[in-house]
Amino acid sequence: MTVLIKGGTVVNADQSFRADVLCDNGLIAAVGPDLEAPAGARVVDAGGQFVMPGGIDPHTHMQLPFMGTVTTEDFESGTAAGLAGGTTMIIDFVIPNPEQDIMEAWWQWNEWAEKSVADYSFHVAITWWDETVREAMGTLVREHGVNSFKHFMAYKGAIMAGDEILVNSFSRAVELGAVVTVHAENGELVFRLQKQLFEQGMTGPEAHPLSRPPQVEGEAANRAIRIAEVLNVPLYIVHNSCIQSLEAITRARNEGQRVFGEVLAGHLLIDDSVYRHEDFDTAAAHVMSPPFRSKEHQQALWRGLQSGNLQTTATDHCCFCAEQKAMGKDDFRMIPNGTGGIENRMEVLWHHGVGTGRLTMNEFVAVTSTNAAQIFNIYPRKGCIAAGADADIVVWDPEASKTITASTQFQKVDYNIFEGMTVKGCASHTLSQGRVVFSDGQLDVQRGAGRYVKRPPYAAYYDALKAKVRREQPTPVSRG
Ligand code: URQ
Ligand code: ZN
Ligand code: ZN
Repeated sequence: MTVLIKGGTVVNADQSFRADVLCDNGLIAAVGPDLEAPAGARVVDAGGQFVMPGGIDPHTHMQLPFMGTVTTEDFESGTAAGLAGGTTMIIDFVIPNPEQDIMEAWWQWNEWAEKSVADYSFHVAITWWDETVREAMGTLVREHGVNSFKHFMAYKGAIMAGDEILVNSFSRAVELGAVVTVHAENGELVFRLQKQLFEQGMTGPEAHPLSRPPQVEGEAANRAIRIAEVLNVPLYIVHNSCIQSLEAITRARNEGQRVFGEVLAGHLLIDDSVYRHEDFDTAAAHVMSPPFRSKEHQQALWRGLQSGNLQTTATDHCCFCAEQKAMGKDDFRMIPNGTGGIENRMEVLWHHGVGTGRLTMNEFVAVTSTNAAQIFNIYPRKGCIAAGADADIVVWDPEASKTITASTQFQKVDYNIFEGMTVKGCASHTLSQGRVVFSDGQLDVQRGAGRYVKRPPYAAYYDALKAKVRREQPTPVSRG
């Protein structure tokens, strides 16, 4: 399959320039002006449009079993919905139950993901600890290309990792050259506040944000940062939603600690008034953790992206339909936590980021693709338009506008947190592995075409570098 993307302006994280892009055999074959289309090639007219690296969503949960049910979006429909919005790769999560064999969970998630229509990878959650977990982390890094391990500091009684697990797992990650990531909320405080609110008679979704105030997130973020500092491991904090966690990250980064921050498109644009909606279904549809916050937190999060203290954007795509959310009709603690967004992440960020002048186009590429590729060590295979990179590309029409609505979305869920939002700028064509999989508003995907993407540990480079240095060391002259 050969495709020539003609007449566009290439936008990478570092620069923008007029160039055609030739894709062949799944890779970018050439980038330059006035390229000729080989015989039989498909030509995509990108005149007046931007040619950008396909988005990477580093935080999704397709067909996740959670809180007594399973998300409605599976790996096939979820990766397809991503392609419709310009996202060409996801990093999902293998989440073993406590005491579950890690490798058993690993193979289960890999089996589920085989039907993906776009490339994918996995963070692996460490939800318990013993010697077998330690061993499995080594196997996953050495044999399966895992270089990031997740820790839920919330969800007491389920998948919560306390300090003992954090310290053991973080220490193991250092040995392996892996990054650790955390869901930073103090699960003990959440549990206590949930109980207090429910016993005071507040049973509806309006109690959800009250049970997880920003301080609960700020404490956990700072605790994870300090543990990572002592153990000298790179830390990535997912779905930062508030000033408190952003301040913790900013302080650490200002002191030179290797800490990265992710923000969800939802937390940048949706505020906590949704929980006070009189309609249960509407309020419950927005129940996710950390919760959507007040506008002052949103403004701080945008500043976090602009300042470089937050590096990536994601969606935490974790979809539950109204019937599932109704499991918490009489007790907000039972509402399955999660919202969608993989289809809309890039267009809402373009409209509210680039469209308002908050972000340049190059910064948009950085926070939707390149930074995630670099942090999780798959750059420049992913995250840039350059010869030799995977031909995962989005052709972006800055003049096209659309109104987001669940009624026409590809996402398999009955709600859209961006319902009714009109955006200007969206994907006109998406290429996955050099094949046009989205154009004219239609998907043309193939079940199972997605590939598992291995992500090398950082140790691999250090070891190679050390070996190289050793080789180049002058052999000491023997003194007789
Ligand atoms: O916590 C997460 O990231 C998963 C379980 C999705 N749900 C959520 O509310 N964020
Ligand atoms: Zn989370
Ligand atoms: Zn998540």
